[in-house]
Amino acid sequence: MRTEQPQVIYLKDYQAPEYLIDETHLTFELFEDHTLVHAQLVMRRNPERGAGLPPLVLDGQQLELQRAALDDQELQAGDYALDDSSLTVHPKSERFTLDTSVKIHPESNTALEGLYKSGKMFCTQCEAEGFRKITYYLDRPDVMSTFTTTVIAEQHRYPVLLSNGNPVGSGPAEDGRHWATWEDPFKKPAYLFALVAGDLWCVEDSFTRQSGRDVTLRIYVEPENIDKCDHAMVSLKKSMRWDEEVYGREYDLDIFMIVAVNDFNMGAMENKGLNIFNSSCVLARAETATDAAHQRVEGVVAHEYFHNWSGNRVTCRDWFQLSLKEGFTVFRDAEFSADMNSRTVKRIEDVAYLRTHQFAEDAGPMAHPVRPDSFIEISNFYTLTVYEKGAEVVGMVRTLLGAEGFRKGSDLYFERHDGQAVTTDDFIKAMEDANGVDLTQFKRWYSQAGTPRLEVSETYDGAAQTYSLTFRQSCPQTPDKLDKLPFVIPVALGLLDAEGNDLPLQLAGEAAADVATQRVLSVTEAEQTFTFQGIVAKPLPSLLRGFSAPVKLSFPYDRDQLMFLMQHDSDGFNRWEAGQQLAVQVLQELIGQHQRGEALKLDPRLITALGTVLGNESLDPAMVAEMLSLPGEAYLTEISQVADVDAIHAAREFARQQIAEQLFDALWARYQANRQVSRSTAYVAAAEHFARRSLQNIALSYLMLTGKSQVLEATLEQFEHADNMTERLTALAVLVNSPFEAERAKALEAFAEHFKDNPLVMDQWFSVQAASSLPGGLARVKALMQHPAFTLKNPNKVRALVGAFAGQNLVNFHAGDGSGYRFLADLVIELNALNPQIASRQLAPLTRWRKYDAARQALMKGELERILASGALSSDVYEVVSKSLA
Ligand code: B3K
Ligand code: ZN
Repeated sequence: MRTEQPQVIYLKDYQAPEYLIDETHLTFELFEDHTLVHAQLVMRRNPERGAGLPPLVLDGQQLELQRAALDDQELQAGDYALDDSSLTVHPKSERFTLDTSVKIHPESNTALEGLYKSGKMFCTQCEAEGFRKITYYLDRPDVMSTFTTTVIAEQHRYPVLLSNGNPVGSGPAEDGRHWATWEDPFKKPAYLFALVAGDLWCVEDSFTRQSGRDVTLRIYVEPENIDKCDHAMVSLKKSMRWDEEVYGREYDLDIFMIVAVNDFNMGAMENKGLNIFNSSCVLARAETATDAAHQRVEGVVAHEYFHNWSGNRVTCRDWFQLSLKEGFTVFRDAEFSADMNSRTVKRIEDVAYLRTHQFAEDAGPMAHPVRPDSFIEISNFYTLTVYEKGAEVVGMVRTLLGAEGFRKGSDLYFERHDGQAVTTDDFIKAMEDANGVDLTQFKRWYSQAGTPRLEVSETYDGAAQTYSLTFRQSCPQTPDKLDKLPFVIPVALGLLDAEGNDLPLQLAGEAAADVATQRVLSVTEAEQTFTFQGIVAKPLPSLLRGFSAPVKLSFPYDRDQLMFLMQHDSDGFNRWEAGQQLAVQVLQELIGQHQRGEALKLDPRLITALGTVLGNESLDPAMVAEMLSLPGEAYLTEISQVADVDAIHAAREFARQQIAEQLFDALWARYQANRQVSRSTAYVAAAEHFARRSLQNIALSYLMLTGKSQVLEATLEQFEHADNMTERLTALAVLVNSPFEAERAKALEAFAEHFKDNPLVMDQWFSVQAASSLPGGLARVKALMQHPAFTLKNPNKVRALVGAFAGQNLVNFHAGDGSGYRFLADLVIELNALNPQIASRQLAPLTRWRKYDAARQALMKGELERILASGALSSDVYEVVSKSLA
């Protein structure tokens, strides 16, 4: 907990380290009531920092120092200084060896950072600054060292002892103990260190590299999960092949291991050669994991594997550069998933997520640039902005340079910086040098926060046969900076003729030869006009195809034009986007009616448009499902000036009800046809099957809104007979949100009874109930917190129940009496003491108080103030609360 004034760390204060660590030799003695860590650091003065031998200040927190020696000379009390966060010693020569022994308490570590216990196993999480809770060290990413790690533990309880690199020896020790030594020859920062000890089983496979050498692949899990590893293993092999083919990157060690743990603060961690994963991102099989879970496993396995190059071989100089590895790696995993499944559907999902959540972050009190300028607690900066917007920025580089130019740039980047700790500027420099371009202005995407707006207007000159588009960009103020300079915004576009065909695009002044029908305009000025020639009739523009830049684009389309684009745009993403814009217009109209107390009246064009989509049997069913999904309540909140939670919910539910009733026959037909295929085919985790089930399941959720008995029967049939979790869980969710109380209760009970021993499935059971918008949500959540399967100590449980309630159940969370806010604040105060990172994450919904009406604002603010006054806050919670009140 914070004892003094929190320190703000600034990028501008960066200085290279005074000392370097060439070799790190660690020995861990694991016991049930403590652990001893012996470290030998082979160090030298950093030549970059000049002559002289300043004091050596090592990071260390919650460590009990037992001994320290410099070049084998035991240090006496007066030879060193200790405080809460550091150990200072005084080197006598340029090269020296420092030995320390410390005692730590992983068995009582509830923050899940450093060395801790998840159930019966020991594991670690060091990124960003957890290694300092293991031993005294220069815990910063620009200090890179080789590591040798010996783990000694009781043989019976911990038969498996793992660390980074290659295994080099093992054997018995005294008192029923045993040891194993691992050697990692690649220099790495301490945040990539990992250790695991437990009673684990593994599945093993191997992968033959392009260069011919074999790598051993192992996934370690607790014995009961050994039947749930195949999907992750297949995903790993696909990732390894893909990175060779698409980026020319081979794996470097002889072995690659993944360990699944139940208690983990985030999804997974890319420790060198020993990835540690939240079990939710490893375990998957038909009966227990949904299609979404299967896709998440594939994506996260790929993401962590890709970090071996984008993050580990080339790492970050300091934590302000986090997006160097995270933005780039998210971009890489998204491309991988797009190649493995449907590219358009993947893009739609990512953009919907970005616009709902990252745009909200970028407009809120925690807004920060992709490369932040300052922070109090780095754990708070593993954000949607650093990850998702960071990935968009890398994607724009590729859009501007083309696929080939981008590959030249990434080759140069990896070759030039292998083994180094670098910056986002270095990344862009490699892209510039490989392509002979200047990206100076482009780099504003890294330094300016906020989502740019791009307003587009058109003029058509029939006589001259020219069509002009004028772009006006602006960027709202954010807490960090007021005035923004223009961005480089790549706008991919096409122009449609009256039949919906793409027109050749010839800009004024260009020769006519070889004119493309889609091109990328680079908007670089605050206001800029592009004129196309040879346009014989006024066209309809299709703008920002594939969402080529993370901006809020507006163009005055009318609803008929949007319906036309929905059917004819050659860009699949923009067909979906046109449908979303149409739905937004219609829903906003309903919201207005609700606010004025008028009867709600749905524009029939939305029904017509969705009916056409539903009847199109040649369209990918996953696209049909995406197009049938109305913009979510959170997105409608994000685009409102003042979000009216109740009106948004009422309007959206009314529209869903109308769709269900008016398109009943078409929905029923498609549900039946797809359920029939599901019934007669074994489960396959592949794109076309995901697609079929997604359409089947969205159809079912609409159908249930009619409350017809034939739908209830179908739902119960699917719930009882489905051979996979995707269909079973959807049926359960449909029942949970239905008016059929008896069936709902029975289904919930049967499900819990059947899956009570599977914590990941129970997470789904909690979530489905926490997200239900039926009245009484808070009482339900409070009751569920008393369920034996729930515990605040497990982050997955907190996310499943509290996260789902505050993040997805907006009408209940924002109840006018403030009960939802009070509940969340109480929880954050409790979690703050247990696990600051999780506490700070769960806070996010309260920080958005400025979005709501005056009464709710006051209630939300009041709760933030109560948290602030509640006593000793972690730096994590303190930073978020104080910034959102500022
Ligand atoms: N690099 C880790 C995130 C660590 C978060 C630390 N608070 C997982 C990932 O992005 O791959
Ligand atoms: Zn990552």
